[in-house]
Amino acid sequence: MKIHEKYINRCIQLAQNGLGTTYPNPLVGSVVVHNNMIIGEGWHQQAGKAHAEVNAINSVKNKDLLKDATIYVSLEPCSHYGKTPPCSDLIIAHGIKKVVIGSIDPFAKVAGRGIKKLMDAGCEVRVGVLEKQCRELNERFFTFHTEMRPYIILKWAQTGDNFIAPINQPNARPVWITNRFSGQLVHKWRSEESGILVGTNTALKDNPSLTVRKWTGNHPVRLVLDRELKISKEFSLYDNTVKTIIITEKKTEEGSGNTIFEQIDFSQDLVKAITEICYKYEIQSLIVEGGRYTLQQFIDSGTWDEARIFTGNKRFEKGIPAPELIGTLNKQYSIQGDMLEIFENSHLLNNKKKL
Ligand code: AOF
Ligand code: ZN
Repeated sequence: MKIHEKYINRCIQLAQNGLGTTYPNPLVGSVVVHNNMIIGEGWHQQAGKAHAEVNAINSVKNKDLLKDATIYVSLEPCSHYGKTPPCSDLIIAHGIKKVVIGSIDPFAKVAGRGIKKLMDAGCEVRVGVLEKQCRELNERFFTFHTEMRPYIILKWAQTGDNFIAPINQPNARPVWITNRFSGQLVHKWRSEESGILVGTNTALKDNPSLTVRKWTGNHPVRLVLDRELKISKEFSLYDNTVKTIIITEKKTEEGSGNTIFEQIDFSQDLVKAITEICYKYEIQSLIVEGGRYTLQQFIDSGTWDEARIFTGNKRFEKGIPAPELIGTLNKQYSIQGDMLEIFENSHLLNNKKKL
């Protein structure tokens, strides 16, 4: 591996230590190298706290070495005053003359300005080392800032004969395609995303809580489509325990506590309206948990990034057909009785994805 790649790779490893605590900020890692030796390391630990470069520079014991050192960082050093001062200024102030960057920062307040600042100050800057890996590290952050929409994960379970539900029979007992292991995995997935969406029918039929109970971590913001406000206030989605956005066409009700109403025109582009609401509330990623109509809206508009599909070995013979989509299959989740088999390596990916 080439020398720059080796150190940017180390930045990526360090960045991953911040997984789950940096939102809405990205994961960023940084190392300071002098004479082919790492003399400082750091990563961004939490939004509001020091950025990766600050931690890396602070960890260098002999600051005199900095003027002959190279700083590596997986994301362009920032140029703005946010919750913390600009990292590019700090690098310049310490007389570091060489900067190697994984990828530019798509955040509008930075977006190349950090690089420009460094170059204007006479630093030698190299950009784009392991760029793809650095973008993948923050695919939610990148999708949000470059496409102005959340990173979208579609999730459903289907039978061996490709149905997501049996024919609707009133008072029928729910039939489970999946088992308790997949249930737990879904809760882990919820804890990894900032928003979760269901359509009206799913909300009415399952009365879901959409919270993280079988895993640890944060609850995502709940979004529910309820064009005609059919879901009664007795339902779990109205329990006020988690921030919940009810997307409706009815004249917007006054929200209270954690419950917010957003009014949209359902006859217009629904996916666009949903993603705009996500952008407004800074929801960087969204897991769509059904039902078929809602999932299909995302599929038809090509607005999705990953699909995670559980396939059970039950057969319904007739019922509601599973959505169909074209993508690259990287991972399959298969339910075999009491077993959950996960075929390694990723999910069904949208081929149109730009990363
Ligand atoms: C860096 N190094 O480690 C991170 C950066 O509010 P602030 O001050 O924390 O700024 C947040 C923005 O800074 C965030 O949106 C992203 O553009 C950048 N994150 N930049 O130089 C870091 N985490
Ligand atoms: Zn910074």
